[in-house]
Amino acid sequence: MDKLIITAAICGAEVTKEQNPNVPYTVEEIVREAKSAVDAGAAIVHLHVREDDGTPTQSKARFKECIDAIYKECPNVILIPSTGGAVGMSAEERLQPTELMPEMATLDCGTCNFGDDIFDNTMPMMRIFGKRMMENHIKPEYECFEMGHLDTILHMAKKGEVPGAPMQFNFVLGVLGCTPATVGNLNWLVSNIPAGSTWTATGIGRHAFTLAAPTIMMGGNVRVGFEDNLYLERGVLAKSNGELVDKVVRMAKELGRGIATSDEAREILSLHKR
Ligand code: KMH
Ligand code: ZN
Repeated sequence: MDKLIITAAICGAEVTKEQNPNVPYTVEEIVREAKSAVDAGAAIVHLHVREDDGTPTQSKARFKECIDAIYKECPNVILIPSTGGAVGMSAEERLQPTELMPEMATLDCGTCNFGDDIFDNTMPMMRIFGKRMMENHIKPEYECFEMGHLDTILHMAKKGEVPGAPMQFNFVLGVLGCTPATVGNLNWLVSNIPAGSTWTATGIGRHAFTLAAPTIMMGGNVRVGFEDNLYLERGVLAKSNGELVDKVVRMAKELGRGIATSDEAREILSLHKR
């Protein structure tokens, strides 16, 4: 089994300091959280950025500022900027970080409910995202929030509308209104990805660690972080993303799985460092 790649989703677009005062907004706070996660064992940071007041933004300038500052502290980390942004943003707005030529970026695989909202990812939108990623040689991380998202993206890859093999999937399970975070659902998704693909699982909220455990044993990779879950355990807010990553590292150790460095993750994901 390959070593475990841990991704830290350090910021997100929806969570706030009112929910956990350690959620980062400023460039300095984002760097602090990225470093805490990398120091704890994360090979990848999935990045959203905010204005200083916490407003989510996809501004190219703000992404550049944050990315440059993170690389100063963590020169080897793999960064996966979000092209999901926040609910309600246009495709062009969301695509701005792809102009910075990151190694990878997320590509969301279909429209879905998102709590009270609708997260829009129609196939015409996804074609625009896929074209941009092919033009800029960015490897997508295919975010599937729903079972049907997997069928959609496999269909589009077959038609050459989005980058194909080897594909990297992130199964984000437990968003309110989307596919629940059960081992059965995860198993169905993993059973239906093309041979040679890699995958990560993200359990939302209280499912962060209950989904991490089977994922570690099934040979998948794990994403944790404030974007997905603010608690280290029931009733205990996490002090940093590093604390959440460290818990996954301890679980992996108990289960006998090694932790991948960023360079080992690049090999596993067939990435070329820029
Ligand atoms: N903020 C969510 C609506 C992504 O990063 O690509 C979408 C999201 C997915 O976080
Ligand atoms: Zn995200």
